[in-house]
Amino acid sequence: MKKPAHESPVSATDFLPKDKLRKLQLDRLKKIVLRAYERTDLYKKRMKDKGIFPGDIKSLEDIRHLPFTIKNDLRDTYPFGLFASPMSEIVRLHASSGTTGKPIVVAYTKEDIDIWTDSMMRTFAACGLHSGDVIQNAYGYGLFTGGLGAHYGAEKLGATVIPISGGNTERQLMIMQDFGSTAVCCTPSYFTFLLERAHELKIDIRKLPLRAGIFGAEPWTEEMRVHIEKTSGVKAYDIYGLSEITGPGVGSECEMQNGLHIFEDYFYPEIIDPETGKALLDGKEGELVLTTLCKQAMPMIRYRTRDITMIMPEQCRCGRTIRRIRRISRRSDDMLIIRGVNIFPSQIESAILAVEGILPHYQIVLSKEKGLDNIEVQVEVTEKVFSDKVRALEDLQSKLMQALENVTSIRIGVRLVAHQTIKRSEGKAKRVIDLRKQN
Ligand code: DLL
Repeated sequence: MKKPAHESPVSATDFLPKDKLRKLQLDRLKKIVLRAYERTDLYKKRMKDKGIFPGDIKSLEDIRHLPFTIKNDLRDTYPFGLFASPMSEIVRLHASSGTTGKPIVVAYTKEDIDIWTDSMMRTFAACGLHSGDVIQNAYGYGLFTGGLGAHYGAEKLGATVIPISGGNTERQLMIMQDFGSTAVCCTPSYFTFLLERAHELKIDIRKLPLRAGIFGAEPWTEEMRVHIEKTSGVKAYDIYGLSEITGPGVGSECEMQNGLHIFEDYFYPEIIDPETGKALLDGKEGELVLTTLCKQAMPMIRYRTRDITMIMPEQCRCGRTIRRIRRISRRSDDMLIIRGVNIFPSQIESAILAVEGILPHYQIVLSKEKGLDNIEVQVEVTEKVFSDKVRALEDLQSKLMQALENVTSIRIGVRLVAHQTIKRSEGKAKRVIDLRKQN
C-alpha cells in the first residue's frame, strides 16, 4: 500500500533566490544559443543576418538582440528541419493538429523528457497534489502533448495515474466514482461537459473524493472558474503550455490561484509589443515570447507564442520566486473585427457567464448579411428557463445583449438555444464558427 504523503513535494528551484535563478538562466541561455547556432541552419542564418553571435550573449538582457522564431518557421522546416540532435538521440515526437495542411512537429531527447516530466511534476505539486492522489488524466494521449505530458509528471509525483485519455464521458464518470479519483486533468470545456453528464446521470460530484481540476490547453475565464467551482466543489487550476516549447508544464497556477508561475529555469519569458516587437516591462500587457533554456532536441529561441498576457510584477504570496503571468485570455490572432470593433471570444464568455440561468455552453457565429459582417452569440439555457414564458426568455435575452454591449460597445445578436444544441467538445472547444468564408 502506498502511504499518502500529506504535503506536495516542493521543488527548491521554484524558490531559488532571484540572483541565483538569473545566473542559472544566463548560464543556460549561453549554452542553448550556442547549440542552436551550431546545429540548426535556420538559427545560424538568422543570427548571422542580424549580426549577433552566441559569444555576444553576456547578460540576460542581451536576449533582446536575438531574432524571433515563429510558427511558420516550424512549418517551413517541416518535418525535422529545426532538430538540433541526431535522430539516434531523439526518443519522442509529438505534433500539433493544425486545422489545415501539415502539422508542426516537435522532438525530445531523453533529457528533454526528464525536464518536461519535472516541470509537470512541479505543476501538480503547485496545484496541491501529491503521492496518494489518484489523477484521472483525460487529456488526449497521442500526438497531442497533453496526455503523455501530464502522465509522466503525475507518475514522477508518485500519484496514481489513470491514463483514460479524452472522451467516452460515461466511462469517465464510472471510473471517477469506482477508482475514487481525487484530481482530473482535461480542458475546462470538457470538464463542463463531464459535469453536465454527471448531473443527467444523477451523480453528485460533490460526494466524490474529487477535489482538484488541472485545466488548460484552451483559454477560459475567471467566470468559468467560478461556475466550475460552484457547481462541482472542485478547485479549478489553470495550467499553460504549448507544443513548440514542450507541451503542458510551461506554467501553472499555485494554490493562490492568482496567475501562472512560469518554470523559468527551463523556459525564459519575455513580453513584447506584438506590433513593434519591442520588449515591454513587467506589468505591461503584450505577447508572450518564450526561449527554451534546456531543450536539446529542438531549442526554441524567442518563440512568439501569440498568447497575450503580462508578467505580474509582484512576488506571489506562495513564496515561489519564479515569476507569474496573468491568465491568458486571448491570442493576438483570435481577435474578431466586427463593424470596425475588436472583440475577443473571452470577453463574450465573461459577459454571458455572469448572467444567471446560463449554461457554460455557447458559440459565436460569424456570417455575412447583405455584405456586412454579422455576429451572433448562441447560448444554451437551462431546461427550466427554456420552458418559461416567452416574456422570461425575452428578458434573459435582453439582459445578455446588454451585458455583451457593456463589454464590446456594439449590439450583438443573442439566440437562446435549448439544452444540448451546441456541440460538446472532448478536447479544445471550438467557440467561433465562421460562416463568412462559405458565402
Ligand atoms: O495545448 C499544451 C497543453 C496541454 C497545455 C494540456 C495545457 C494543458 P498546443 O496544442 O500546442 O499545446 O496549444 C497551445 O493553447 O499557445 C495557447 O494559445 C493555448 N493554451 C494552452 N494552455 C492555455 C491556458 C497545448 N491555460 C496553445 N489558457 C497555446 C489559455 C491556453 N490558452
